[in-house]
Amino acid sequence: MMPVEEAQDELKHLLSRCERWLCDEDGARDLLDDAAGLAGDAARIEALRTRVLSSMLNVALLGRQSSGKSFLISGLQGGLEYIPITDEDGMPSAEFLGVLPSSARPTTACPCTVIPVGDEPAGTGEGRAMLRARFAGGRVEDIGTDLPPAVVSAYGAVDGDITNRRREHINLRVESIEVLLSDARLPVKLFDLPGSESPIEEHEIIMREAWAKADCFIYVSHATSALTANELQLIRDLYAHHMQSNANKKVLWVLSGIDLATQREQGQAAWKSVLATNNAYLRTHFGGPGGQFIGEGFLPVSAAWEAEGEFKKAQGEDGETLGRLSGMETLREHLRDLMESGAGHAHLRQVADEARWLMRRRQRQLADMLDTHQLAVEDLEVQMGSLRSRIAGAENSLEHIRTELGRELQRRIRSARGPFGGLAELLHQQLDPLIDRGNLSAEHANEVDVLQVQLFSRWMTSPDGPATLWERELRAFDTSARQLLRADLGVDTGSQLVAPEPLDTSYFPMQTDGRQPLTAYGVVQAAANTLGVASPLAAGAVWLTTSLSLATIAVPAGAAVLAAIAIAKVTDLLKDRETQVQRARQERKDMIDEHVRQARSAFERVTQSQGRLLIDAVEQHHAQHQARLKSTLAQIMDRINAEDTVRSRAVIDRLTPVNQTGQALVTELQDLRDALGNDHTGR
Ligand SMILES: Nc1nc2c(ncn2[C@@H]2O[C@H](COP(=O)(O)OP(=O)(O)OP(=O)(O)O)[C@@H](O)[C@H]2O)c(=O)[nH]1
Ligand SMILES: [Mg+2]
Repeated sequence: MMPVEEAQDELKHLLSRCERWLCDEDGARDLLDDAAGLAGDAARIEALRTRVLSSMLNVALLGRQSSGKSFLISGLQGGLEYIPITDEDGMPSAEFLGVLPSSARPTTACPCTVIPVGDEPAGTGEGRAMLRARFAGGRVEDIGTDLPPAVVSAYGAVDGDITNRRREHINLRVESIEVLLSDARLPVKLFDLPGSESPIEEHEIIMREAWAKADCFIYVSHATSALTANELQLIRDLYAHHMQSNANKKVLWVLSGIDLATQREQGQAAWKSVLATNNAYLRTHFGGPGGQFIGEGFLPVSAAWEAEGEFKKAQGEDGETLGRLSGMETLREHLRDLMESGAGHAHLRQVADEARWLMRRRQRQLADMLDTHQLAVEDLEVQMGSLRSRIAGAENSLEHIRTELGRELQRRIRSARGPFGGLAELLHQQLDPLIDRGNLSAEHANEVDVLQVQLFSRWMTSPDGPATLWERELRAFDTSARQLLRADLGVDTGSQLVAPEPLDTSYFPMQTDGRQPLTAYGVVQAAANTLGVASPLAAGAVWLTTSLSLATIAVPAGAAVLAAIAIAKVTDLLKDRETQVQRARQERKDMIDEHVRQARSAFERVTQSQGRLLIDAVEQHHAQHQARLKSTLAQIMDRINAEDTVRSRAVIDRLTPVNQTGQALVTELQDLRDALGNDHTGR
């Protein structure tokens, strides 16, 4: 595959040319009656160019409160400043100023995304970091650029003083914030999520979305204390998510704040013992087959050291050593590797697909127009008659196609979900003995959960598993849809006006705008994005399990789960241990049945949504074809009324070169897209 940076560069230039073409460099706009639409397309291409510069990788940060997530994000993007101060007692000290608020108390109040915007200024001014807030109810506002920390905190931190907000925002609830950062050190979008304890419902939706969108995770744990059972639940959710995304999203484990744990204990720096303990902890609880989840284990870093090193360098002192010891560049290298190994290509592919879709739509319009003007005067009447009957025919057939596909979809879903009948039994067989072997302490409960996740994932994707079956059904469904369209609209004979095009599902012009709650429909799209499958229709099982894990296990919404955990805690306290343990075990076994029910209905939801997407794509394709027929008919009528061959000649002369450039751009986008590999490679 083409190296990611080279592809990025090429795509960037190609998009600039597309933008110029759409901005009507050659002055053919007066021939199209959709100037506003053209400008809109040009703006979308510009937005795509920003995306090429920025979000090559989506990374979600997880960890307990005050583990150092926000601090690390500021550091990773070069947005952490070291400021030496002497406090009132004369004690030399230092303060760190980050693009995100961080403090020793619970800080991050709502999900926050840090988005690089290339080397252009972040806001309207010259500033580097622009704060944007999204309020409950969907209102989005740009707050300002390079704001004082107190103002950023007023919007995004638990302990922020809301009187530092703009007056009209004081009584609004902030749902999430975005920081648009120019000159970021990595073209990576970072999701800072509040601790998993966050009780606000809207947050949970945003968090789910962030999990779904993430290409990988950074799990942050503070170097001053080792992992404990308190974190088991979050890590287990992460494990479930990892296992059930077939692409096995990578988790980078980060031990943050090593500068705060340098005192020697048992012959080595304290953070080294914590590191060893943490790695052992992960191996004990999640060290199952493969070991991909743990990877290389914890990476020691100190964003503080790096910032201090930078400060020293600016003072002309030696800052290299601190910079190296900080481990920050090693962490960045890992992220860059992930970009190189597929995620970056996948993002570029999506951008290229969307751009090609937009360009093709415009260019086809020009080509249709050219064809119309090239018709000989004596052919006009015949073509008019033929177009009229094609329009009438297509109008009648749409309803038929819709019904056919709807029926077929239900049949295919039924067939794919067949195996669910046997799932409960399979799980009980393997899990019940394990449940009976312990008292459902946090560790034991975790062991049961981990095995359940392993069994479920393996079962889903086994040769007879629902994910595999669905993948097959979906492919067949796609074939049927294409056949129906072909039978209805005909095929390209090479000589017909408004030649029918094959259904293009590489890009689907219906993205959630992030404001609606993540419905199953949205999950389908988000999960497809995650895996770099440019279109939710392009792959089945690969992402299907991801969506399922979201719906069921990764974010355990079921009260049953919480109840079981509560019971496990109570169990320890009660004297009458035996019967309590029995009851807890029974509850856990019942939970299996509940999980099976949830998984089955999630499967149903996701497959319905995915099937609907395909039907929508067919309808949209149909509508577009119809629009082309109608606009061509209108142009023919114009010509019949005017019969001005001189004008047609002029139109042909002007449009031909513009159309050729457009065609060339579409081809180049396609070639670049092909050079970026297939949906499934590179992961
Ligand atoms: N010296 C030093 N302090 C750090 C480092 N990482 C984090 N801290 C401090 O640890 C505290 C917690 O960091 P935050 O970034 O707020 O932690 P968080 O995980 O975002 O916490 P919440 O937002 O509350 O979930 C802050 O006081 C940071 O200054 C580090 O590498 N070195
Ligand atoms: Mg934070």
